[in-house]
Order: sequence, then structure tokens, then C-alpha cells
Amino acid sequence: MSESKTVAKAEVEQHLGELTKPVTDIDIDVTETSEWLASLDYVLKSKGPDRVRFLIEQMRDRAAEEGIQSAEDTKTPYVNTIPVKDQAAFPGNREIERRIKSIVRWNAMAMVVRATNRGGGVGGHISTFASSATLYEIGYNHFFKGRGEDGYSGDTIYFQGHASPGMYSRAFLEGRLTEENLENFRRELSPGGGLSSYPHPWLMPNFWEYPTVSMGLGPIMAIYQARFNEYLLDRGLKDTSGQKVWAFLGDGECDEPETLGAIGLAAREKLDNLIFVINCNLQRLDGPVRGNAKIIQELESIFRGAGWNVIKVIWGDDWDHLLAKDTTGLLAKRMNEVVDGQYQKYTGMPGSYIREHFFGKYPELLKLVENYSDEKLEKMRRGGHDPEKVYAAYKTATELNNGKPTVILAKTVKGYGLGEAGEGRNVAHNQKKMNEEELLEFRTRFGIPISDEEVGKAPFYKPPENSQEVKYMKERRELLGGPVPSRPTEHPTMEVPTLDDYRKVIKKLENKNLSTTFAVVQTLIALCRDKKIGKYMVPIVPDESRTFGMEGMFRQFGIYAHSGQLYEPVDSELVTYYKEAQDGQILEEGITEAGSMSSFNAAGTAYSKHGINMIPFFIYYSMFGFQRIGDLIWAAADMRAKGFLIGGTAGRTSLNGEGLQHQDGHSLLNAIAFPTVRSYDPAFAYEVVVIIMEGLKKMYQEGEECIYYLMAENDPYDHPEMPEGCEDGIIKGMYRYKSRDVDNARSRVQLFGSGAILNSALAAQEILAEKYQIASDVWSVTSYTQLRRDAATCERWNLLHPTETPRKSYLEEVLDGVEGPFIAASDYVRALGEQLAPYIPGDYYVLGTDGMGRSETREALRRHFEVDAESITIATLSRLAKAGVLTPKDVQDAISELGYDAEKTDPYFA
Ligand SMILES: Cc1ncc(C[n+]2csc(CCOP(=O)(O)OP(=O)(O)O)c2C)c(N)n1
Ligand SMILES: [Mg+2]
Repeated sequence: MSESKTVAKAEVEQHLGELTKPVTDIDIDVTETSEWLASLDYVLKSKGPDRVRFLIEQMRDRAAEEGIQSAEDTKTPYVNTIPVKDQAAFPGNREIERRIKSIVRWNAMAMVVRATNRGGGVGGHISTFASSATLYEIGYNHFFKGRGEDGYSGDTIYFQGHASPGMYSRAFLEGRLTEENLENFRRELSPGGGLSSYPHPWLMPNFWEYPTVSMGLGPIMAIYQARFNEYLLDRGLKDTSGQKVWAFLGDGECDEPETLGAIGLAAREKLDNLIFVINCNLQRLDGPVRGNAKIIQELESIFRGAGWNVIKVIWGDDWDHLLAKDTTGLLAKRMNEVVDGQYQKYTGMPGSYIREHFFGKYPELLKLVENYSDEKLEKMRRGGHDPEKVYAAYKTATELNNGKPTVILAKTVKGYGLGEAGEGRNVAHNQKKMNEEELLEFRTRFGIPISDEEVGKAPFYKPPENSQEVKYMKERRELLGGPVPSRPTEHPTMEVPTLDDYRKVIKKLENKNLSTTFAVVQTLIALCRDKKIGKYMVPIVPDESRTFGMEGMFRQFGIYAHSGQLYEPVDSELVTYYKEAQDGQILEEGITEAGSMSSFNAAGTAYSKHGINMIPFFIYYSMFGFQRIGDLIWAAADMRAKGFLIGGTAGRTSLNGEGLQHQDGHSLLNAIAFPTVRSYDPAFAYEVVVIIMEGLKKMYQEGEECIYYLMAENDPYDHPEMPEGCEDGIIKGMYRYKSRDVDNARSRVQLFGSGAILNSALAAQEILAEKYQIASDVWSVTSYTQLRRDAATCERWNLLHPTETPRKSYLEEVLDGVEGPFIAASDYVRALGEQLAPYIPGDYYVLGTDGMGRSETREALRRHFEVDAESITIATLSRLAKAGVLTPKDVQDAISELGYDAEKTDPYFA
């Protein structure tokens, strides 16, 4: 290590502060200042404003070269942020680390090439990791904290999804994965087990922690994860102060709104535990990220403007000498004027081209490199491939602790090392194959000890256990607290309150006129106060507390704010005043469902990250859930998050005035597709309490990795006492709520109702009895989806075990001996109820709210969508006519008698 690079610790520390220091307003030399200002006045007068601007920019650039920047500058010259003189000394063994990295590169590439050659089209990605190998290796050898002795003290790392082969390759060398695992990359059903294409905790629960491959989700989840770590610390639940959050992402990925959408929050919340590493290889899938501009400069402006520390790692150390020699600033100017598309071109071209086109623009620059051979010019590296530069950047980022998050913008080459096979080419992203010659070249370039004869088969290579390489990497990981990534599969569980403990909450809600939203919030309040689990509850709300009647919780539990409350709230005299507190419990996220869901994901995985069973309770407008942020819910399922999602203001006709944009009639349909989500549409307060208590038991006491989704409506109606023995039915999906017998009944029918629409079924029951002498049973169906899953699971088992005693689903048990017709109605699309069609033992007809919503009264909406009592009555009579019990004329008469417009618009198309 050269002397010049070893700087005194104090000097480095001073520099760290310099990086982002605001301009001081203390004048320590008044005379000097006035001389400078007088010069400026003179230039302005004699040469005009353009010249002044030019000089200011020159001075700013000159200062930046020395590492002096003002927090107000959003753009700095296109050179490394950390000047050579302030670059921290590299403490590792460069040579061994280079060899390790080369082997990791080789196996990552071989994994994809072998998977491709084997056929089956499973493919993979080589180029992303090829560009980011140094960024990861420096992290693995020097920074990423493992879980440590207690198993829960590690850093949180969001790996760039497409770089997964590199992570597998390293885990193979560390002895954590076998050759067979690698061989079965993307062949997860192969005997012996395979490896998932990308980071999926669902598929590799003892390896991956966070899914990232849906672009943009990693970065936003990382921000809220970092904030959640602070929340745990501020609330005294866990000391997370030593745990960093790293997010590795692509430059193309920055175009996703989620990627940059929450960076302001990270700065506002002073998340200096957060580090973004953006792999700026200048390319995305189809071509350049910013062919005609510079992505690094653009991102620098955005992040600096948002209040982040920005560390640019653009040039490798081969450029240091040139930059130092160039006293005119012309080289930095040239670096700044070339656009990314052109830089990409330089990557693929020989040194002579670079000399002519890059340096050749100015004779002074040509002179600067006159002693450089073409070969040398070609080999001059980008900063992201220089371990010492990357190390210095990470060291600064991890030690800055200046109350700001940090982003590292590392310039790399996509497909680095692939040569003709794709280095810097537009096709690099989808490169999966290498011919024999290319493999040979790769092998030679990275010095992998594989013979010429063998190389064509792209065999895996693992140095012996006692080799320097394996010993070194294992030692480093040991020192840093163990392997990364890693996820424990056994988790602490906790005792939760029982339903019996909460009978008193049920009692309080009985015989009252209220909405299910009110019931949900009352249960939530009781849970937040609960002695056993209260402090683990994490109420999350995106600026809708007042809509859901939760404002009473502000004062009791406080709204989390790291800085506490620095102002006297305008409503301080009210009981429900807007109380912010450093130990506040409520995450009032503002208007961001994506941010709120990211908080849910952080809290919902605290059991595996931090060893604490935090209980997220996220309540939002149900229309803005599965539909708007479905991909984050999908990620929640993948990462095995636990918690409660509460779809507030739910139901296409239960939310009346708000209209088309707000009325949710389909989130339960969306939720069907999420295997870990158990969704419910409760009608009565006691059902709400039963489901929530069941969810607590299953997730936190029994350790099931799932999510409970409850619809909460704001339609006020009377809530009855809880009938005896209905708990099991509520949880499994349905129970008989009310029977109505009729003397000399003409028939008996079964009516299914859910949520607020259960009231329509109950009213229809009366009409059918009173007007048409038809007896009926009304069932409260709390979950079509749970019933369907159980029925389908039984059916499948029976299909595959033809000679054994058939299993009976809950639906079969509960409807045993019950005769149809069955008429179902809910506040959701008909497909929700139709899920049960194959399993209902008789004629089954489903009513629902297909079509676009609109503003109206609930009454008018229910008639429009045909889920009111009259619609259910007519549908029932029609099914009875179909069965021959009544005549078509009977139905026709009823339509007139009930004042029903048979020619009304079909709501499907209205
Ligand atoms: C939401 C989403 N849209 C599209 C894709 C498909 N996709 C995968 S990688 C990729 C390009 C990534 O480019 P970049 O972020 O620059 O990463 P690089 O591979 O260059 O490091 C695209 C479009 C995806 N995975 N997720
Ligand atoms: Mg890219």
C-alpha cells in the first residue's frame, strides 16, 4: 500500500465532515472576504454576469476536486467525490481478494452458462453481477455484518435481484451451497433442491431475506426498513444502532417511481443507518439508461437535493495520476462533457479509439497521455471496479454518521470481463451463453486454474478448504459475524391474549349501531393497551386516521416522530390532538400506501430480522391496497411477513358518496391470488374480534407465516350478540346465522350474505317468508376464499388417493344434508362467491357488484348493483321457478309487486 494513500485517522474524520458541511456564516477574515468580493464586483462591472458565473463554477469545481463541497450544491464535477489524499487505506489483502473475486465471477458465469447449455430454457443473468462483483466483494470482506452470536444483530442487505448468481457463487465457496445446488440453478424442482432465480425467501427460507427483483421495491423497502430500525430503537424495543441497511440497485431501476419516491423521507428522518449502492453500469435491459446525458450526474442532483450524502466512485486509480497532472482542469471538463452513450462506446473499443475520440478533442489531453500505450488506455478502469476506491467509499459511508443517508454512485461496465461476449454491449443483459473461445478468454483473464481441455464445459471450480482463498473469506466472514445473506427458519413465538380475554370487547360492541371499521379500531385500541402484546402492536396508517375514527389513538399512543414534537400543535387543547413523540407507536405515514406497506413489511419480518414479534396493523382505503400496491403485498408474501391488513371503507355499495375511484368491489378477488393472505369479509363486530384473535394466535403463538386481510366497512348498522358456538365457522368461512321457518312453507332456501350485505340477505329472508311463504336459512359467509381453499385441497387429496376414505371439507360438513337452492350476495364482484360453485351441493346463484362504482346513497347503489333485499328475493324466486317449485309467472308477479324495474341498466356495463 502506498504511503500517499495512508492518511491519518484524524484527517479522514475531518474530511468526512467536510463532505457535506453547510456553508458557515462566520467570517474569520473580513479583509480577505472583502477583497474577494471587490474582485467579483470588478469582474461583473468590466466583463459582465457570464464571466462571473464562469469564475464561480471554476472555483466550485476546483474546491470539489479537493473534496470541499457545499451542501447546497446539487451537482459536482464528474470525478470521484473522495480525493486521493483522503482515501482511506485499504486494510485487506488485495491479491487474495482479487483471486476470490475471480473465482466467484467464474462460478457465477458457469452457473448460468451450464443452466443454458443443459436446455430447458431456464437461462439466467451474467452481466449484472459481472459489473458489480467488486461492489459486493468489498462488502463481504470488509463491511456486511452477519447475524452475530444472538442471531439478530446483522445488517440488512437488499441484493440486486439479477446479481443472485454472484451471491450463490460466493456461498458455494464458503461451503454453504453444494455443487449440486449450483448445478440446479433455476431448477428448483430437481432432486437435491435447486436455487431460485432471484432472491426469494419463500423459496429459500434459510438463505434469502428480502425479495428485490421487482425493480424499485428493494430501495423503498430498504428506506422503511432503516426507519423501522430507528423506530425499534426509539421505542426502547431493541438496540439497532449497530445495524446498517444496504440497498444494492441498478441505475435503470432508478426510473421506477418506488426507487426514488421515498428518498425525501430517508433524509427527513435522518437515516444515517442507510446506504444505497447504485451500480451505474450505464445500461438497463434494452440499451443505455441515459444515452444522451449522464445518469450519475442526474442521480447526484436528485439525492443531494433530497439531502443525502452522495459519494461518486467514477474513476479507478489509473486515472488519479492523469487528473493530478492536469492542472488546467481540462481532463475533468472532458470527463464531464462526454455523455453516457459515448462512454459505453469507449468500453467496447480499442485504446486507439479512446485516444482519438476521448483525449483527442483537446491537444493538451492528447499530450497528457502521449506516454500511454493504447493497451494501457483500454485497460483504465471505472471506479466501481477498483477495490480501493470502493472500500474508501464504503468506509466513509459507514462512518459518516452525520444524520444523513448515503448513496454511493459507482460507475461500472455491464458484462465486465465478458469481452466479445457482451462487455458493455446493448445485448449484455440477456447474455446467457459463452462459446469455447470466450470461456477460454474469461478463464485466462481471471486466472482460473482450469485446463484448456476442460474449459469448454464451464466446470465449477472450488479451491481446497485449506487454500488461502477459502481460509481468507471464511475468516473475514467469521470476524464480521457470520454468513450473509442468511435467514433463520426457527423463530421466537410469543403468548398472545385469547378470545376469552377479549369477550369483554365483544360485549362492549354488542347491541350497538356501529360500523365494522369502528369494531376494528376498538379491537386495535384494546390490543395496543394489552399487557402481553400491547407494545408490539404497530398501527400503520397513510393519512386516513380520521376517516377510520382513529384520531383518539393519537394522544394515547403517540405518532412516531424521531425528532419528537418541535411545535405546539394547533389542536393541543383537544383530547384527540395531533401528538408526535419520539416513542410514539403509530406510524402515520402520510399519503403513501407504498411507504406504509414497506413499513408493514419491515415490521412484519421483525421476527426474523430482529427476533421480535412485531405486529403490524395497516389500515387503509381498501381500493388503494391490492390494486395499487399489490406488488409490495406480493413481496410481503414472498418474504414471509406477518400481520394484519385492514381494507377500510370497503365494499362497492357500502362506501356510498365517494364514487368510482374509491368504491372497492374487487380487492377480495385480487387477494385470492396471494397464497399467504387469508381474507375475510366480516359482517358483525364479534366476527371481527374472533378473526383478529385467531390471526394473532396463528401468526404469533403458533408461528404461521401468513397475513390476515379484513374488510372494514363504514356502513353503520345494529350489531347483535354473538351466537353460541359460531367461532369455528367464522374462522373457517361460514356459519348458519339465522333460520326462518314458515308454516306450510312452499319451499326452503339457503341465503349467503357477507359484510354489510348480510343485512340484505336478512331482509330478503323476511320478504320471502312474509310475502311468498318461503322458509330460509341465512348464513354469514366470512370468507369465500378460505372455504374454497379448504374444499379444493380436500378434493385434490381425494383425487390422488382414490382408494382411501375420502376427506371431507368444512363446506361439505357444514352443508351436509342441506338442500338448495343457494343464493349468495356480497359487496364484491360475483366471481368471489362463484369460487364455491364446484362445491355447493345444489343449485347455486351468486349476486355481486360487478361494474364501475358511482356516488349515490347506499340504498340506490344496492339496487343498482342488484345486491339489495329485493334483488336477492327475485333471484331466489327465479331459482325456485327454475327448479319447478314456482312458475315463471310467480316471478313476474313478484317483480311487479316489489316495484322492481326489469329494464334497468345492467350494472356490468353501466
Ligand atoms: C418492475 C420490473 N419491471 C421490469 C423488470 C425486468 N427487468 C429486469 S432487469 C431489467 C434491467 C435492469 O437494469 P438496471 O436496473 O440498470 O440493472 P443492471 O442489470 O444494469 O445492473 C429489467 C427491465 C423487472 N424485473 N421488474
Ligand atoms: Mg444498469
